[in-house]
Amino acid sequence: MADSGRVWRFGALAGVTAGAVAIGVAELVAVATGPRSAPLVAVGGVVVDTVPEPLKQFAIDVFGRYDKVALLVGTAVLLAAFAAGLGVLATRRLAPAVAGVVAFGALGAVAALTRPGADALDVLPSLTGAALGAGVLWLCTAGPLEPDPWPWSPPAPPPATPATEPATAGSSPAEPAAAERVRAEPVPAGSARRPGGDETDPESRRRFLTGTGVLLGAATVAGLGGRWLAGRRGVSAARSAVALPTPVAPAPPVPAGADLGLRGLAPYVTSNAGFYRIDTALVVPQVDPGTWRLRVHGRVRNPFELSFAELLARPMVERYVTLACVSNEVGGDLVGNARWLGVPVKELLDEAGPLDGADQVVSRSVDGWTCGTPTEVLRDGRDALLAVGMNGEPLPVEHGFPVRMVVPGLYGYVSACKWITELELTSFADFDAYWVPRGWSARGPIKTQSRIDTPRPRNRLTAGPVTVAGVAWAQHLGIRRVEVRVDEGEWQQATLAAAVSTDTWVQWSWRWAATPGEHTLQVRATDASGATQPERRAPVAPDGATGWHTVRVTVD
Ligand SMILES: Nc1nc2c(c(=O)[nH]1)N[C@H]1C(S)=C(S)[C@@H](COP(=O)(O)O)O[C@H]1N2
Ligand SMILES: [Mo]
Repeated sequence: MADSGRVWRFGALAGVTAGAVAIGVAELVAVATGPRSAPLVAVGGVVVDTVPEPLKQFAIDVFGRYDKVALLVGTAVLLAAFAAGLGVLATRRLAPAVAGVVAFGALGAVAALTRPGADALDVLPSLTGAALGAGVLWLCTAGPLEPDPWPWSPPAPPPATPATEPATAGSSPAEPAAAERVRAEPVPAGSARRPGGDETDPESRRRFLTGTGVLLGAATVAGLGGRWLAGRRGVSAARSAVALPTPVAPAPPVPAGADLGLRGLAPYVTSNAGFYRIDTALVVPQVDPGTWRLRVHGRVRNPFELSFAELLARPMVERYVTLACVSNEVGGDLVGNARWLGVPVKELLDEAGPLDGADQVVSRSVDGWTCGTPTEVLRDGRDALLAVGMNGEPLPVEHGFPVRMVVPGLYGYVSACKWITELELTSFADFDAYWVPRGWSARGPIKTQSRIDTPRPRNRLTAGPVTVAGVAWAQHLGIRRVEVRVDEGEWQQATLAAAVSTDTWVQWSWRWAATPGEHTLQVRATDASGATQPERRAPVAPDGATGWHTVRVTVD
């Protein structure tokens, strides 16, 4: 039927407008209640925390570092589709459509309430948004902006039939077409009130389109304005104001030759901008160093708290440490090496005095994320730091400003808590940190790995000498040997570059006399314990990938 397309479009437009107003208003209210109480972020956060692991891994594989953007955009698209549906429904029956909007508001409110650290006020963005969204839905489908008549309304009855008795119109023998139409499409109870024709009155259509246009514009302004205002509440100014103390124990200088400076090879020190970022935070926590506190508590003799100023006043050490993510695939780039400035965790633990059996230190972030580290690892003398500086700067906000933990030799998910605010001594038997119930191992020592950075997979090379190079890491143990082989031939020993310590990765290189044809390059490392990387491929879950990085190239 010619008009049904239009009524769908009008209804969908009304619904999307109502949805946009709801979200825009919610973003604006969230300026006051905090970005994590905004419905998209709150619902997205629940999704991140509850979505089954394979699906999350799939999202990370497909969208990579844009997985969070993809989630928010996906949520917004789904929401728009539902809103359009509610709009179409509203043109026929307003009450259930309004109920639908209210249900969405309730969903957002409940999601916001269940977020770590939430308080009762966090329901406000979703509820206010839903209330205004419902109002807009009414305005556009039954109120002053309603197109008159809705395009499906029965045509104007002949003058003989009073318009006030539409129920009889369809049965009038004079109007067989109208009768069919009424049967073919359910007519909203309200619409029959108005004597209608095939065409919506142009005046009212213009009013409807202008009205929804203005409302959509206002919603966009509210949403973007809200985000902008929230951004101004960020801590970048506070971060710039931090003056990092001079370390009592500076990092050893990077030895000459640690960085081979080859094109395509990861630099020995990763820049802050180039450092991988992994976390569950949909909005980066903005932690004011002025109010930041660290609680050291749990099974300890002497629980205590520290302010940021008190932390900065302590003797600081500076160390190069290579961080790695357990989700790093063989050959992947979720690994980086930086110079960290911080307070040894051991000193804080010694002051607190762990009680017998407190074999796990649970670090808790302001956003509720937790990780569990063996107490013994934190006290065994390695440079486990509560870091405030990264490569000579205050921690970047997305890398944990103002304070995070860094532990040489352990994957980030069991050690590298960003935006840290608590160290709780407990036991592995008593507490599972964030990733453990989600299928990851409670203990996460980094597995020895090596990677070919150059040549890249499927590179076309020219026959002759080719430098094959990459990085290898076995944090806190050290790399003893790196070997390369071509087409499953003999393993050839690569040259290891210098490194600051065993806590960092090391660059390696090997000269290859490349011959024309298709070739497969493989690398494997042996750590200082004498253990060589196994060939067997293991997936990243539950405790880190294994296998040899393999690169195929063509030589002309
Ligand atoms: N608060 C918080 N800290 C966190 C995480 C997180 O999700 N939330 N992820 C951890 C993981 S899995 C890794 S690999 C490292 C990554 O640190 P980066 O983002 O600074 O590279 O942070 C760790 N610290
Ligand atoms: Mo990670």
